[in-house]
Amino acid sequence: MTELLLSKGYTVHGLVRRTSSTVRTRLDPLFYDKEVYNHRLFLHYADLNDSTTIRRVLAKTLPDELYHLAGQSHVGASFEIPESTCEFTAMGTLKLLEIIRDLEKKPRFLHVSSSEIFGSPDHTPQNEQTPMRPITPYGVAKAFATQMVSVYRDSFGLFACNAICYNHESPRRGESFVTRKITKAAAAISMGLQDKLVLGSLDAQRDWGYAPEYVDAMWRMLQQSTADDFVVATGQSHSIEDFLVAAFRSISLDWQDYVQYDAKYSRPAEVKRLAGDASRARECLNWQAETTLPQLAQLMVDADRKSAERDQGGPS
Ligand code: G4F
Repeated sequence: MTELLLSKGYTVHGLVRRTSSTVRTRLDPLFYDKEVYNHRLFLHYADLNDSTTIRRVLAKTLPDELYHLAGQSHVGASFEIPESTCEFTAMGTLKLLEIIRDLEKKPRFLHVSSSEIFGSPDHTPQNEQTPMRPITPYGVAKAFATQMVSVYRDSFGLFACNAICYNHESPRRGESFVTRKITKAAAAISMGLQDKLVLGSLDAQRDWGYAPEYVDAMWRMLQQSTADDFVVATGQSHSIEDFLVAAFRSISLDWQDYVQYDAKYSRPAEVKRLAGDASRARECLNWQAETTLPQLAQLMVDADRKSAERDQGGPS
């Protein structure tokens, strides 16, 4: 998102959490670019449960647009830490809306919602009219946040939108999410650095797209004349097995020789099948997903191989 905004000439103010480590690998290329960091990109310490600081940063920087992608986003972990998941993902969004409501100059607001709000839908594909039926703590938190955005839009006139995003992946995906876990393992296996990959249930089906395309949809939503919600998805549902096949095919190996099951990665409740109907995004935003599942798997495996080679001191 930051890279897209900078490429369009924006000045970007990012909120980062304070930790004892200053390592932020995903921001490194921008952080070490002397023409960018502290010139067009500024970072501020803040946390979603620290309203005073966020209020201060927004009052000082007076943004035109505010993109809210923060929160505890791991569905499996939300069963272990439901309170903090709801504190950040649900209440954190409400706190942001409250702060914006009080600002004299109100920024346009984009909340990145999730297909998890649909939980176990009674039809596929889902669209903006599909009822929310979340079945995970994370899904419930996102449903609360999504509905609050719509309440603040209708009741207080905020230019506030929900991008109802289906799974969006890239080489920057966190390593505990299934796609990245697979591509990182496939890369390591192909280089003789790992000999097995342990996963949970392979039955679920997801609508996997390429993250850089999804941030473009988010940006387009805030350039419209009226605020609205949009499903952002490819429309194609694939099983985890399909992703395994694509990732291992790209290194000419058979996934079945390496994958093992461990119940510890299974969840108390599982969203079985999701696919999004992004027709409205196509009509109103002139947006549609382009990258196919095999292309996505290939580009992630390639990136993980390059990274492993760098770690081994080989070619970059
Ligand atoms: O990669 P996942 O953890 O993604 P999930 O649960 O679909 O959530 C992601 O997409 C949502 C959009 O719909 C976001 F809102 C959310 O924040 C996140 O980005 O798991 C995908 C599937 C699940 O069915 C899971 O049970 O893979 C299954 N799975 C099987 N083995 C595994 C594993 N998931 C993980 N994380 N790790 C495993 O070892």
